[in-house]
Amino acid sequence: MGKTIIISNRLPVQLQIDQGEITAIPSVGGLATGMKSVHSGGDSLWIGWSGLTDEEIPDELVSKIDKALAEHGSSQVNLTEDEIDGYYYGFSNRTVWPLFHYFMEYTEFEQEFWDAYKAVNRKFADAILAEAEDDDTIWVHDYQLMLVPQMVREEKPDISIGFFLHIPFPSYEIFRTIPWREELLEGLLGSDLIGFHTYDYERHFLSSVRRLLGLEVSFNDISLDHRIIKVDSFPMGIDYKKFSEAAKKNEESSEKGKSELQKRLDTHKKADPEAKFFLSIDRLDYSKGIAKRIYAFEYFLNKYPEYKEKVRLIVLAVPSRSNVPQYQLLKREVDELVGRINGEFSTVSWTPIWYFYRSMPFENLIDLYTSSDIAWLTPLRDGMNLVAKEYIATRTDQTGVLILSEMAGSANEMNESLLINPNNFEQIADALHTAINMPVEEQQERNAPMQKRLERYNVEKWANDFMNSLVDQKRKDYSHIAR
Ligand code: GDG
Repeated sequence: MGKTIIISNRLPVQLQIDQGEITAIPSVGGLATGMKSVHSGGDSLWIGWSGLTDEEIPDELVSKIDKALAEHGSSQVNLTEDEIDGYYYGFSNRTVWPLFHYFMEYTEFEQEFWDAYKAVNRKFADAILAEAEDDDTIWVHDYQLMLVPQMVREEKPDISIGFFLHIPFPSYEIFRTIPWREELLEGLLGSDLIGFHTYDYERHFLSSVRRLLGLEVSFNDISLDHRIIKVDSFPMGIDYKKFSEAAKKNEESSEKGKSELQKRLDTHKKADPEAKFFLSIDRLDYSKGIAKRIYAFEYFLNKYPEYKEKVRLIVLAVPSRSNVPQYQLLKREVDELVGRINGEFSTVSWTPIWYFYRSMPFENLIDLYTSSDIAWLTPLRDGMNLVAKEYIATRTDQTGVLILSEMAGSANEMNESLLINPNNFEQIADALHTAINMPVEEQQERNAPMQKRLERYNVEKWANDFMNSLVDQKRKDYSHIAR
């Protein structure tokens, strides 16, 4: 068997340029961690964009960057500012992202975006083709690169290609509105295996393939030319050990070892042991339902006024895609909303919402997870939602309540949480009330099975399951299918 080539929009390393010297620092994100077992140095290569456009990289640094990346088994696809504007901020995040998350009103169908998407997908495919041998295995990630499988297949008909979509796949009724719908499906069908987080997304995809391309679909196999393409669901897990161990370490740390944030959280807990912290963590993205969640908090305070001065909502909104107009509008909306609600409800000793618009270091993320009585995650549509899984993994004594949107892929595996419809304020207010009053034993009864599941189906298992399924698919004998 040959080497493995992983392809994603961004590389799993961050570049730092300091006085002409380059360092590549490995990212700690879920995908990078999960792929560790697959991308274990030696015989694998990760191809992606470094995060710096051609205009930002001085010519004399190009070879230094390539060298720094090579040390981490990575190779970059160079992109210009215009390419990033059209392919990433344009087609990926103004067409595919809103449409796949059911925000039709934000979806833009621009020929220019589509042209840039095709051209950049071609660049990624060429970068793969420059490295790939016939017996290599290629794993393509996510919605920015849906045309890559077919582009590679055309040149290397027998190579093994897997594709995984990290976001939801929409229903046929929504998907068919895209002017380039057939091209997108054909792009994906260059793969041998196409993976989704849930069975629902898989079903939507199969239905689009059947109805738009008229292809024969049997169970979850698609026949195309002389090939069979397998479609399956692989719910992504987390690095369970990393989160549970960090939480343990946090609890055992001495007063001196605690972060400023942890000390502040502890002070508030001590002042009123009955008070509850609600936690909301997401990228600042309209699909995450952040503004609605804050409106629902206001609704809750009005419905259950006895909790005024007793509960606090911590909102961590991580800056994201701030070049896209809808994200700028959302930022303004959330800023104003938090300001209005705090202005209306605050007392001298109580601020109902603590709002952080930034990314926090991992240690602080753990502080927030371990100090929050209730994690409140209400995306309007979300491929998986790993934050929900991470919260449960950090609850070392198995206390804590997860209130989770039914619209998150993770809801399928987290049935013991309080599942809510993010549009139903009445239900949300009542879930918060239930969560506040839930006996410790019940919290533990609910969390224990979820922890067990998350520990077993961790991110490494996810990556291995996908790879094994891809290998199996390639091994099958299709000689009975006429060429
Ligand atoms: C896409 C899909 C799918 C968040 N704030 C901070 C921080 N984080 C980390 C969390 C978590 C990750 O970011 C967010 O993952 P999610 O899954 O919740 O959401 P997306 O970014 O939208 O990811 C999603 C995922 O892909 C995987 O397939 O689940 O549905 O949309 O790991 O811990 N990390 C640090 N500081 C922060 O402030 N260090």
